[in-house]
Amino acid sequence: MEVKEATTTPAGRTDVLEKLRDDAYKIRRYALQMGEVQGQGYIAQALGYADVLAVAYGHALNYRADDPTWEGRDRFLLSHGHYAIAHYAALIHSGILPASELETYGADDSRLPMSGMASYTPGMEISGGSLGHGLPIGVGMALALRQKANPAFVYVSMSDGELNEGSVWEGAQSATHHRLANLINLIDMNNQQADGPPAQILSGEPAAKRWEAFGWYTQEVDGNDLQAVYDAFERARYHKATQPRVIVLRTCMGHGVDFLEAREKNHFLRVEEDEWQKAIAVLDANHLKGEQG
Ligand SMILES: Cc1ncc(C[n+]2csc(CCOP(=O)(O)OP(=O)(O)O)c2C)c(N)n1
Ligand SMILES: [Mg+2]
Repeated sequence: MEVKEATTTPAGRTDVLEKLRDDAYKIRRYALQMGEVQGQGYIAQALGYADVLAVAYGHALNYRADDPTWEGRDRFLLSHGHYAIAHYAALIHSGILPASELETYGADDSRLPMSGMASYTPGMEISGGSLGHGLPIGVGMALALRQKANPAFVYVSMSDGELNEGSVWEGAQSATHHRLANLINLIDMNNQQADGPPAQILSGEPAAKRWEAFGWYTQEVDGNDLQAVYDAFERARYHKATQPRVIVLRTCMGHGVDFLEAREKNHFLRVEEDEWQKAIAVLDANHLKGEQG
């Protein structure tokens, strides 16, 4: 596999949004490069969620790339462990993981296994795989941080399929009961579960109304609109009331690579060998044109 450098940011674009657009592009690109190593994977999710990860790692989170266990860091809990490829891409882009390890994705003894594992990977706070546990763990972490007077935030990242899990709703009511203002839950509403759209499996709608009813400060935004995502992250962090915060993010699977976006069975994508470089070329071209991706 050829690992070429990403296209540089078009000259003269210095504002925050342009920087985040560049972050999102590079996260998508690293994810595609890892996908090529295995020939398959949760690529449509990574492309769809890259804008959210760009705002998280490119703007919102406090962390030290050279000290991933720094006590003052904001915790980012990847509850949907199968999104690890997306998270690794963000960790590589933010300097927490070296880009040279990208080639090891999914291999035996790699620090980048297919599902997120806290014991393997710097920057991976929890082990995923069994869905529905990130929020309850995040509640415990947020309580502990508050107890220790540590001002760090806990960001939980979860998928719409996880809304099917009872443990999520136990966590949701515990968070309001304990008034956890240092807890921000991010939900990737990509309208997909393993076997199809939630409306045909077990719907989590109307999502925003449900979270609001549970007492959360709730926002719902287009998760591929960087400005909207940025604003929502800011409001979530600086909201004054002592209540937990949730952002319902409507994303489009495969975003930034139109021919992957159009695939129907996109929970686990199998991509032809020659299509990976084609996908990277589409992404590069869109980026140079100044479009999303
Ligand atoms: C507790 C649990 N139940 C079932 C699974 C099997 N599983 C793996 S991914 C997945 C889909 C969950 O929905 P979502 O994360 O929204 O899917 P995506 O958006 O990635 O297509 C399921 C059911 C699991 N990992 N854990
Ligand atoms: Mg989903």
